Amino acid sequence: MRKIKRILSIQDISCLGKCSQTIALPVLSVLGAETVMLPTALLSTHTMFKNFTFKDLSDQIEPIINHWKSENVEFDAIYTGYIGSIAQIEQVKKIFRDFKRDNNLIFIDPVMADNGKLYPAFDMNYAKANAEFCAEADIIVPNITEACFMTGVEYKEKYDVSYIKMLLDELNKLGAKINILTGVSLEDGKTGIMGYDNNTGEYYLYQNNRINAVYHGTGDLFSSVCVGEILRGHSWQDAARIAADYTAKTIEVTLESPDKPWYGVNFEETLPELFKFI
Ligand code: PXL
Repeated sequence: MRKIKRILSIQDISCLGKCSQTIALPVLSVLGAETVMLPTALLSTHTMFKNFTFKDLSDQIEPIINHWKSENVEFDAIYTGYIGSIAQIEQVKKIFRDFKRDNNLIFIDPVMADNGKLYPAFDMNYAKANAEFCAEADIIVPNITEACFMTGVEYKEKYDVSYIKMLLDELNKLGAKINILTGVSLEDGKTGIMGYDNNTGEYYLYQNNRINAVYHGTGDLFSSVCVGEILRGHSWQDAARIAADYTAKTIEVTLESPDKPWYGVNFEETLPELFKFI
C-alpha cells in the first residue's frame, strides 16, 4: 500500500471566489495527498472584489504550530501561497525551521502581483521580504511580474527567450534550488512556463496554447497541481507541464460556461479528468 503524503498548505481562506486554500484542498486531495491547512487570514472574498472583509489569523499560527509539534507531526511538503504581511512571512520562516527535513520539499508561490502591478495589499517592502523568503525554498513559482518585483529587473510585456533566461538567472541568485517562471509566452498564441534547475544548470521550456481570458486563482491552480504531481513522484519538469496543460484546459472549459463566473475557474468540471494529463 502506498503511504499517503502529507502537505502543509499555508495561505488564506477566501470564502467566496475560488483561490488559495479552496483550490489547494480539493486539488491536493484528488492527487492523493493529505492536506493540512494553516489559514493565514479569513476573507469574505479574494481581494479582487470590492469591500471584502479581512481577519488576520497571525495570532493563531503559534498555538496551532505548538500543538502540531506536541503531536510530532511531519510533512512531506510545505506549500505557501498568499501570505498577507511581512510579519507573517517571518512566522512562516519559523515554521520552515521547525518542519524542514533533509527529504521534504518547500514550495513557495510568492503571490503578490500580476500584469506589471502589485496586488492591493502589497508594497515594495513586501516584495523585498518575499525575495528573501524565496531563498528558503526548494522550488519557487513566480509569474513574470512577481519575478521582476523580487529581482529589480524591468517588467516587459513583450520579450524574447534571452530576457526570460536573464530573469531566471536573477531569480536563481535569490537562492531557491529550482525557479519556475509562469505565464511565459514566447510565441503568439502560446503560453506556458520556463524553469531553471540550479542543481543541474538546465533550463526547461514548455509552451501550450494560450487562451485569451484572465481568471483569478489560475496561479493557485497551477501551483497546487504542480506540487501535488511532484509529491506523486513526477519530476518538476513533468509536474509543471501537467499543471500548465491542466490549467489551460480549465480556463478553456470555464470560457464555455454559460454563467462565466469572473471570480474563478471551473476546476470542479476538470478535476475528474486531472489524471488524463500525463
Ligand atoms: O489567487 C491569489 C490570491 C489568494 N488569496 C487572496 C487574493 C489572491 C489574489 O489576489 O486576493 C486573498
